[in-house]
Amino acid sequence: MTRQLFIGDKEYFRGIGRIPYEGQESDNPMAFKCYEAKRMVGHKTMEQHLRFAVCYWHTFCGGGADPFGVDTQVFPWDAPADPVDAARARMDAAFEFFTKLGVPYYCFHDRDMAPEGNTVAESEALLSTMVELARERQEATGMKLLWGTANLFGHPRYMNGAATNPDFAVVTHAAAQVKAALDATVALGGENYVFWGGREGYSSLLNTETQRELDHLARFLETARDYARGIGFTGTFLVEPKPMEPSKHQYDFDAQTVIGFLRHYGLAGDFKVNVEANHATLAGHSFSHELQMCTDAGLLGSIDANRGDPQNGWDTDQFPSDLYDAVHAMLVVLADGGLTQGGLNFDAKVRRESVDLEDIFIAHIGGMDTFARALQVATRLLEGSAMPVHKAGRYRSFDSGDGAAFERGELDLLALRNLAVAGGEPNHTSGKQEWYENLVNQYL
Ligand code: XUL
Ligand code: CO
Repeated sequence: MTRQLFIGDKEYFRGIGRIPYEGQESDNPMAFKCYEAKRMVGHKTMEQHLRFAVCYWHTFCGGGADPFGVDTQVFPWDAPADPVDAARARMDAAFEFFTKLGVPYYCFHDRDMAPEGNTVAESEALLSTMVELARERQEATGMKLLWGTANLFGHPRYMNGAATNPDFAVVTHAAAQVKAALDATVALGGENYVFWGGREGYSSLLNTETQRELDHLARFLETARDYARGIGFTGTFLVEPKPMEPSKHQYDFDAQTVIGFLRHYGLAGDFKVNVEANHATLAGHSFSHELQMCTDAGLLGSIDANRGDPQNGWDTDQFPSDLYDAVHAMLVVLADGGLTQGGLNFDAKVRRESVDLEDIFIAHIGGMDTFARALQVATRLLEGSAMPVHKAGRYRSFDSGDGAAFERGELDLLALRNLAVAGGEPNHTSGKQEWYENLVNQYL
């Protein structure tokens, strides 16, 4: 399909064409140095491996406001005074951006795409008007929806929680929003649907019944799943862990917490995890740790690719440019067989001071090049280096004999004790961490 670069006769990113691949030697900031969509890495193209998505919220809705100052970025698509006209303009700009950048996917919240109305029915109508337009734009450009979601944290009604609100009336409004967002996701062929519970947590145990709130959260997810399956959604539901911010303590603290929750309530499988790098660091983990916990559980769904700042403790949502970190992430993803239905969604925003429209291109180009390089490096490490053999070799003693019998559950505690007596003091075996670290650097 031939892709149009912009919609109608209005071009928002003037002077910028389709971003080309120019290779490592290029000095052009508006060109890819590594990401070449159709380049093969192993059995798949870079595009198929990485499944990049642009997020609607930061890129087209976030103007740089922070708790101390107003927006610094002036977006031409915000010019129309009427909110529906502005939503249409934003959508045109978004699809122009996606097409020029050359990503296959995007992600959105209901309220990014359409303004909220005064009633549930009005909000539903506004969203479905915009979804119809998005469907046309997808057809015209070949863009696909990685996931949709509902914003259950922005409106004041959700200040005490959405699905976990102590007031049932609020829970019903959250349900209405999720129903509409699921309808939208299905209409747009979304491959996944995300739940991020920014307000699903608590500030004080003095006023909170946590067990009841967790039960409500599980019941809510169950009703959403049943509704979505009923309207033909075959994709994966994703829960996105985050320890805090905006809530003091969020129930979906980290990957292992979410995995435990999903298993406890019988939701694992339909629901998987959407791992965000900056949320991992807020939880005191590395990005790759969170990914590893999910792949171990068979529950890695998708990835929000960004990074935090080591000098502070909040969600800076910077674009991923740390190659080392990305290599560690891709080692886990590739060892798991790669991203299948998930993708790499840039849940990231340019800095408040980056006020040129081209900065959002430059930021995405950098993120895509970072992961393209990481894909190549991790592939070479896994396929061409001694790393996998050495790692597996550390567990050799479980591959046969008594170690294998232990893994099969055939040895009781007394039998283990007797083996310790017979074997004597074990050898000291080096973990060789520095050897592994040097190897990664050698392949960078
Ligand atoms: C918030 C965050 C969200 C989710 C979708 O920190 O990451 O943007 O990804 O609601
Ligand atoms: Co996110």
